[in-house]
Amino acid sequence: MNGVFIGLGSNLADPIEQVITAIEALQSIPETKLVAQSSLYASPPMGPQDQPDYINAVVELSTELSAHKLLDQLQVIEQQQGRVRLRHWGERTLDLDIIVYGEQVIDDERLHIPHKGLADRSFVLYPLAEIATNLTIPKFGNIADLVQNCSRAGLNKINLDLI
Ligand code: ROI
Repeated sequence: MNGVFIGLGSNLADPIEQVITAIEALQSIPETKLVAQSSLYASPPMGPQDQPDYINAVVELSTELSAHKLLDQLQVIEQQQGRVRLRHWGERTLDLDIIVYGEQVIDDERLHIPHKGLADRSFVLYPLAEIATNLTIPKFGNIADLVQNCSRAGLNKINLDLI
């Protein structure tokens, strides 16, 4: 099963480290392989502005797990990394979201796939475009058009060599 994309985000407790550690942890999920990973990006918060900037990235997985089983695994990793979420749309230690799961469209109490807020989120679209240039996303269309219609303002690729 190909074309599973996970968005990573953190703005607490050393966010760069959180994201790097999470990408490592994703590689230990059963029946799952890491196919590609984007650069890390710094982005201003969407939501309340009195919170730190985020670090974001997107990875592609290939997995035999269903979307719901994969979500279970992502939630384990969030918990392992001491996930705290202080308020709605507020700061968090680690967010792992299934952005796209192949051609599937899922809307239930646990999952909305493709991720509902996709089209407005530069911190998802630009890293996604970096690793999936020709992706077509169910309900949304192709990644190139999405990126064209979403401002990149404030989004900065991180050069890990400088850190
Ligand atoms: N803002 C940015 N920049 N990056 C995120 O990952 C992120 N995640 C969220 C909210 C609170 C919507 N804002 C964000 O969940």
